[in-house]
Amino acid sequence: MSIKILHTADLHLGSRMRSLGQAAPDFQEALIQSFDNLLQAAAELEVDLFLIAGDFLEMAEIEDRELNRVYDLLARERSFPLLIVAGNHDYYSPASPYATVFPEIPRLYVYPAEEIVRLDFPDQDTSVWGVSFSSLYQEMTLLPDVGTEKRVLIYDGFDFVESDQEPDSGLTNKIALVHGELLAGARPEGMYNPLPSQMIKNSRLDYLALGHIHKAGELPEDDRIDRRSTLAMYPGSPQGLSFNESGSRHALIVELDNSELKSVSALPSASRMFIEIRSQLDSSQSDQEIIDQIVAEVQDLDRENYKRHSYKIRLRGEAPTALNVPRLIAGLREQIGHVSLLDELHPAEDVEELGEEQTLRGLFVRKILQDLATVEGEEDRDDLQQALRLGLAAFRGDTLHDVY
Ligand SMILES: [Mn+2]
Repeated sequence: MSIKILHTADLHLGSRMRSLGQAAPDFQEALIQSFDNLLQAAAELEVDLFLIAGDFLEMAEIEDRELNRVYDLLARERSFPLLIVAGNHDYYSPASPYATVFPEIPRLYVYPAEEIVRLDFPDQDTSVWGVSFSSLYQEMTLLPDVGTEKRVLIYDGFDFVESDQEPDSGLTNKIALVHGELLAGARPEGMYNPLPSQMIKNSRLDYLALGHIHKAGELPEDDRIDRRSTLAMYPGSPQGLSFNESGSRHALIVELDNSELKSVSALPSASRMFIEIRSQLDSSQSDQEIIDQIVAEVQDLDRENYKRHSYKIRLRGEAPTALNVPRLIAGLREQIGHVSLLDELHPAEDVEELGEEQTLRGLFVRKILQDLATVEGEEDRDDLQQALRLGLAAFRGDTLHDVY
């Protein structure tokens, strides 16, 4: 018998993302939206089960009203059961909403910490093992040892009810849900639930639904799936939290049939994206030409939703005279929304050569080049680059009005 699951993890709902500055509220909302989108997609795809493999909530930062909103989304009418294990950012404790208010929600189960629980879904011939983090660190492996579980619950179409099933009476399709770090080899050493690949191989599981690593694992080609062994997958975060999680994101749709993996596919999930691009300029371009060029580049990436994303644009090539970067940013914000520019332009002149001159200009260039060699922050580097170009323009006798 077959089952279709949606597997996601690391949503970090409630994260404040302070480093995003003025883009933060839009991206806080995007976290919630991406989860709502996944719930709706799960209904459309008629999945049998929705799995969340930890770090669902950013527990230290989520505000009460936001938590209520998440509760409302979870409590909304849906046909499929939703299973959650807690990770290091939302570990399970008696005071956690996972233990206090979430148990009221129908068709929702949060696995407790400290003991492995098996949930049976007789209609899909599937058992799902899981256990939550009980604290920030979890140095003992939480990989379920199939057949040793003390607690078994059966899903009756609405609720999860205690059962006196034997530990080794698991159903045909075997899935486990945990948050943790996948390790090569056999040694379970790590701070965040170490999961050695050797143990996974011997686990008798068909699918291991993982969370913790925000970069998605590579999807196996349909004809490359080893259907006899355990497939362990990280779906990655469904909505990026910073430029470290750029580009499109996805959840996984996994189909199992009689203990064999039928397919694993990606379900796009990001409500807003972080996008990094390089824009090649030349010194003859006017401000309007630069703006038009960048807007066109961004539209090419996502014609419909390009205004929703956040862009980091690296300006490359030869700098137009007296280019005013802050003014350029303002122009781009009007047209494409959240933008930051990294000024990596080089001046039209050969600065190394100028730096050898025994003139005031040579001294100026040498000083800036020295500072550029030791500067650390990106912003300071941009400022120095621009100072170099403006200084050279001034030495040429250009008028520098409209600059700062
Ligand atoms: Mn984590």
